[in-house]
Amino acid sequence: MLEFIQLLNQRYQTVLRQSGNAAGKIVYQQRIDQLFLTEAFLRKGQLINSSTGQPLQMTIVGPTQAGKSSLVNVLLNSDVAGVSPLAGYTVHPQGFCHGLSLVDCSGLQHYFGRFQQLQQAQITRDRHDCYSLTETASYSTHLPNCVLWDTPDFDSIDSATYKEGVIRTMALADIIILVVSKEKYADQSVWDIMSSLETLNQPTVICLNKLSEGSEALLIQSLKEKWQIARKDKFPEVVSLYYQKKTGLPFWPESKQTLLMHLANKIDHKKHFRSEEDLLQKYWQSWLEPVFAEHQALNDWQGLVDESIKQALDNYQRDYLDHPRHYETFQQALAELLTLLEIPGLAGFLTGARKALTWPVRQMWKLGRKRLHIAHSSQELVLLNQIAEHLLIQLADRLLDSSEQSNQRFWWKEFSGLLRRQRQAILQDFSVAAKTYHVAFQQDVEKTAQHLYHKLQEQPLVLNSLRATRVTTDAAAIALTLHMGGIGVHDLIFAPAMLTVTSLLAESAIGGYMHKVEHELKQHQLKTVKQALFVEHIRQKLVALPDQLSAMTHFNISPDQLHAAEQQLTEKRHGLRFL
Ligand SMILES: Nc1nc2c(ncn2[C@@H]2O[C@H](COP(=O)(O)OP(=O)(O)OP(=O)(O)O)[C@@H](O)[C@H]2O)c(=O)[nH]1
Ligand SMILES: [Mg+2]
Repeated sequence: MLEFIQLLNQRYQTVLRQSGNAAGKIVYQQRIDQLFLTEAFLRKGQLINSSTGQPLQMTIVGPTQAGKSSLVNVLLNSDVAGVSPLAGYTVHPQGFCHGLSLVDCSGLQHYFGRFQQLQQAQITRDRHDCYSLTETASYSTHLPNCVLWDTPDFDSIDSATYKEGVIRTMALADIIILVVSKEKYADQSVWDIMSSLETLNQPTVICLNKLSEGSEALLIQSLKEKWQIARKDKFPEVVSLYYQKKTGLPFWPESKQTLLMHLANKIDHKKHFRSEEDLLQKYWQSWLEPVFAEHQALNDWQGLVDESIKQALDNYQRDYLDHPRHYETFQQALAELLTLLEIPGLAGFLTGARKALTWPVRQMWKLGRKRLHIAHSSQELVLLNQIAEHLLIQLADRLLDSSEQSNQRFWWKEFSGLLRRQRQAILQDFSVAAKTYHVAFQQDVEKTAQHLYHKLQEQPLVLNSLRATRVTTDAAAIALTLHMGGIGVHDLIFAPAMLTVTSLLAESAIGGYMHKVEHELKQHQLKTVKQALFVEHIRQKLVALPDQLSAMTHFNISPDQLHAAEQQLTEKRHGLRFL
């Protein structure tokens, strides 16, 4: 699941960089933040699982200049955190080990992933993918043993550049300490952050800083209202911090001396995994919305392809197989049959032809080039190529329609361009495949001729009367001419002698059988054309086209990848550990 969240996050970031839509950009940025938070929270789960004695993590968050770093110093009873009147002063997560050594915190480097752990003195403002961890010598009565985190703000102008560090440190927290000043507590950014943390279910304390005498009760009431708008869980404890002139720091009240210890004792890490689940469930649908939309577009595309192929096959059937003047395959079978009949009187023709055509032509025939010649003159091939071209033109039109109507306009538009660029190559490939099919199908034609011949042998009467007919001799001569490349298939169909022989056969005792064989040949031909040409070439190529869509503008997460991730989600719901 962690890998999937990371993948999704990367895809969002890539697509966001290319996106020109301002409103969409805001939504995508929000999702990226949610994904960072979730990724970090899942890593926190790994940290909890990795060893039993994970140190407690407390994270101080708040808007700029609220006094976060000052509060760190107060709580640690030291001056380790840098304080400044400059907005956006702290720009790195800075952890301070209270009552702990760095060795106790060795799991944190793995938790922070690509963020590098540096010493506090090493961190510089021009690099944000790092955090510091510092052992503190001081002892504080306010704190249990823990890592106390000072974080950057999330509301200053530059905060977007270091927000990831804030998110990672918030997700790490066992306890969140929100610091707000009376000037900043009402800012939307504060409550957006608090709302985003709700599902993480972390015990929270609100510190109301920079208070002036008499304003406390009113501010707390207002805080409570804000909280209740942002979150459904219980309004947390508020610590009012008054300024201490002597130290220049806020003052942690005596009455709250044990508050943090008390909260720390109630931490139950088992609850973490339930919150992970809730977090994933909460955002899953919205995160995957563009992925679902791409899959929908893919489905629609496949539907369009299948529809067009069906239409193309209907056309093939209508304009070829069932067309009285175009259908030539069975005529070829009859021509084959005529060459098998050993017709008297044909010898003269053959001798003449042999002499005239000489050795290379006969050789060609032997080598099966006959089949190629037949393919060259085939009406079927011309028609198949036309049907394929028509199919792609129709699909291009449908794509344009979809790019105007669909809410995945961008997808369809880009896809339309892709199809336009690939069209010639697909047609070229189809044309080669069609020829291969046609040549290979001659075998079936020859087989059909053999079947008919065997049937005729069972009917010596018909066979002999055929052999005795003058017209059969003429027809056989024409058939041989076809085989030798002398005429095209189409000429054969319309040769009067061929037509006469065909009707002779149709009216003979094998007429019924001949129709049956013709019907079977057609069925087999339709099936072969469908599979060998339209499914294995056109469909496969068209359905695979979306893989070539730019990875810069599309999520390109396959339905299988998504399915595997959703499987993990459900498994998890049933209590199986997947991390
Ligand atoms: N008057 C008054 N000033 C305070 C108080 N707490 C902090 N300050 C001052 O407010 C300024 C900001 O304090 P920081 O602790 O650096 O605030 P921060 O939230 O860490 O700010 P960033 O790191 O910029 O996000 C400093 O000049 C502090 O001296 C307070 O309780 N009262
Ligand atoms: Mg600070």
